[in-house]
Amino acid sequence: MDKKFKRTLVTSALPYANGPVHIGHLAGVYVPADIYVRWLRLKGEDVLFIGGSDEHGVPITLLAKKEGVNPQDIVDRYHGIIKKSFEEFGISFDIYSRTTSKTHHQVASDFFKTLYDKGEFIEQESDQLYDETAKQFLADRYVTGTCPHCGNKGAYGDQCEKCGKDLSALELIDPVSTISNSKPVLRKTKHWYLPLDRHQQWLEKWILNDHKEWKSNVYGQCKSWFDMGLKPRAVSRDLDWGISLPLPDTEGKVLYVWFDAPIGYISNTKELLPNDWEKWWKDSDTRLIHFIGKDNIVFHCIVFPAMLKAEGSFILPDNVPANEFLNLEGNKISTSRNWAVWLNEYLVDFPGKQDTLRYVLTANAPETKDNDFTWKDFQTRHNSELVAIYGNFVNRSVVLTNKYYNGVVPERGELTDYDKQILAEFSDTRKEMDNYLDNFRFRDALKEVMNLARIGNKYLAETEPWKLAKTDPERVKTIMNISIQICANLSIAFEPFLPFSTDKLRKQLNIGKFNWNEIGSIDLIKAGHQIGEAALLFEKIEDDAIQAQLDRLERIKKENELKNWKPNDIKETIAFDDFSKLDLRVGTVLDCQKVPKADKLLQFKIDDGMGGRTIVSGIAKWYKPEDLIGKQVCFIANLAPRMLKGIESQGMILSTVNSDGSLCIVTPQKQTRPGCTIE
Ligand code: B3M
Ligand code: ZN
Repeated sequence: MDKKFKRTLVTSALPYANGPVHIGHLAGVYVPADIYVRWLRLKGEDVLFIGGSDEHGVPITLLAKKEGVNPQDIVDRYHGIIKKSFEEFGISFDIYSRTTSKTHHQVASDFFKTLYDKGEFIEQESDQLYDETAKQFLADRYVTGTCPHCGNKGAYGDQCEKCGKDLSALELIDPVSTISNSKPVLRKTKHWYLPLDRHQQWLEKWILNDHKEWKSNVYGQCKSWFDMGLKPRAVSRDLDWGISLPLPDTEGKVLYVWFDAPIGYISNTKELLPNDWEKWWKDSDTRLIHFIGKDNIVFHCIVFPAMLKAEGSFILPDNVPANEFLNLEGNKISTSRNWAVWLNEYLVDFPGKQDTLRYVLTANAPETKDNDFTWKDFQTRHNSELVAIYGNFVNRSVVLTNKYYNGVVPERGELTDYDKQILAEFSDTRKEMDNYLDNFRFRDALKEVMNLARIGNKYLAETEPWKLAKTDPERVKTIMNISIQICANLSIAFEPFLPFSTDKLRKQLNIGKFNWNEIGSIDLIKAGHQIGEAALLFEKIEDDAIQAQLDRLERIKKENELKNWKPNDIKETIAFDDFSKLDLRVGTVLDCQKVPKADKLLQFKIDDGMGGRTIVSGIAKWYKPEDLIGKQVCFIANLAPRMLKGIESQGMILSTVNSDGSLCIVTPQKQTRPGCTIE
């Protein structure tokens, strides 16, 4: 850590308490934050890790309405589930509180009042959308409509999820209330705005000049906000769920959720340390780091710093290492489409395998670009890295030490050149890891640790102590001593990443926690030390467990298709005459074959009662040609012939297009003479 800092305050985004947390949350925010904090603690630094649930905002009130319960019921339920998931995955918060807490309401309300008294807001009356049926102003997710930027019909009043642009409800074309489905009207209301434009100059210098070291995705996003020019942002809403405005005559108005949520970091620190919280937020020798996902960048790099600066007594973040998004099997993770791996469900399917998920999500973390989680990759990384390298090395070391020396670590003799070469290979590991971790490059840091395990594994494989046990017992002692020392090194180096298995490892070695700076030493465990029993650190994940996950996703995909399916719009009205121009007939399939070099096409020979005709149809994906022979079909008999792959198609076979896009041939309900018309 930089000399000028004495302590580090780490925050991680407060998840909305409107659903459980999933692997995207873990990969993007909580695992990296936890690795970082555990690393600092191991180095003996003064660090605080603050978390909590974000319990205000429209998504929560909408869900409550849908379920017919109070918003408080919703947040109580999900705060509990989320908190438990974090505990189960070893996210080592010093406090995990919530924004409905009394402390938070007080702190956020005071914060607003301070800014208000200092004249930091603009007060403005303006037209807002109002739902006359529900008797309520509409903002954010209470309105949907067409995005003015990309034409997406389902854009929300705060954001278009298709093109990612920030919107205000008033910008939506053809807005509709999500409460009553009615068309909103305009009505005047008063709100308070944080004039970000007034802050642009210092913010721009602070980020673009003074923080060139920020991750390029974060820096780039900030720059584009500055290029567009910052605008005043409303910090109040007309809503009955949230923190009431601490001003007279403002009934029915609350703080905007994005105003109160980041203040939650402060409130939770205060709740944890009622008498000592200020040094963590106000001393310039505290370093503040926010871990977030990319959709929260503007709030943490621009809006919250502007609030802190306007208040006047707080420090600003030193870094905001935001991650990009994690996709699941090629598709965007989505709560509403249930396209996610939920942490609470994962642990039911993979009990005790928290570290595997932590490992895979770190190895695959979306640090610089969006990344994909696949179950196949999950299995491969577990089986061929955790089991085959790390687990295998530790197991052999512990088993052999028990077998040869009853678990008493032997004295080491003179090192051979090979021993020295192996030890040299990991002497720089700590420096490399420190450098990576300092720069929030968790994937690279993890690679270094895994490399350490790889070196150990290679050492045992190449020295083959089991072959020397009889012929050169002195040499075996040295080999086993070194192997046990490498295991002890792994118990430190893996600790920030895989806390559960390092616990197990320490038990097997019968040791406590070392300091991070001891990595690299080969004198961590004294000769004569008694180690414990061997136990597998990781057990293989079989194919059927992975297949079950893939089947679940396939099922969800199908359910979503059905849920989202809507019939096509009806085409323009036509006159009866237009219809009677169509000559529709029934025919019987005499022959049917695949068209060579065209995987979609089948070639039919149809008995049309008039000597027969050939029709080519694009339904090969859904039918086996031999199954269609003898069946009856309906076809357009007077369609101008067309050449398809060199074959003249004399008509078109009618089929239905199902909700999943599959085709199904239409047949008369009773056997009919070929050539009959359809009217
Ligand atoms: N709850 C948004 C989110 O979960 C929000 C983060 C607040 S951090 C102060 O993406
Ligand atoms: Zn859009």
